[in-house]
Amino acid sequence: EEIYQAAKKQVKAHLSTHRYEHCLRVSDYAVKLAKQNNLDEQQAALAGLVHDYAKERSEADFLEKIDEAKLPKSLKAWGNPIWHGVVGAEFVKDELGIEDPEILQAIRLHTTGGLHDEMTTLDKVVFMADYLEEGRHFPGVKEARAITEKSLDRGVFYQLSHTLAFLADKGQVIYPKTFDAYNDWANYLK
Ligand code: DGI
Ligand code: FE
Ligand code: FE
Ligand code: FE
Repeated sequence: EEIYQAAKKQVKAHLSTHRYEHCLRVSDYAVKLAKQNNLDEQQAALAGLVHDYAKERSEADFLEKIDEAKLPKSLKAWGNPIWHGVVGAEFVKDELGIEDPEILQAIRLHTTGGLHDEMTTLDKVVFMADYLEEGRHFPGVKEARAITEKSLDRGVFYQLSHTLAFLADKGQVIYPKTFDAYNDWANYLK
């Protein structure tokens, strides 16, 4: 597809080789999950490809974009891990010309996830592809892949709970949306 090839060039130009290759693997894994979950493969491929497009932008670029896109000022207290998704979607829209609101939402939610009734199948697919792509080797990744193959929703909850535990273990600050998503999915799946 033409749009995909054009986006690929732009993603490559804006990222290190290492992260560009991660994006290609997320795109591939998103297609695999799309097939398993009756989702449009082209849409999943493109969303996976561009999900980290803004990851290597400067702090100044993000702060400027928060103002330009009239996003909440409170976002400024956070940093790259949160900005590259929530604010990153604005860069994808403005610079790659991708206006599909479903793709933009999947980018916004790809780091934190969202409430169960807020996340579309595409959001879940991108969230899980980012976590499970073939270059990921963390302890538990095989279990996470097996769970996700059986149930995309169970996979989302696996990632939410493990990421929360990982961040807390390192004493890191946790974005409220990350907690909200975890609590909501814990209630939903119990
Ligand atoms: O961009 P990637 O590295 O491919 O993956 P990602 O966007 O899922 O996660 C980026 C980082 O953000 C990762 O180290 C986990 C971290 N993260 C996820 N949720 C939170 C978070 N960091 C903080 N500080 N707070 C969160 O709630
Ligand atoms: Fe990311
Ligand atoms: Fe992620
Ligand atoms: Fe990623």
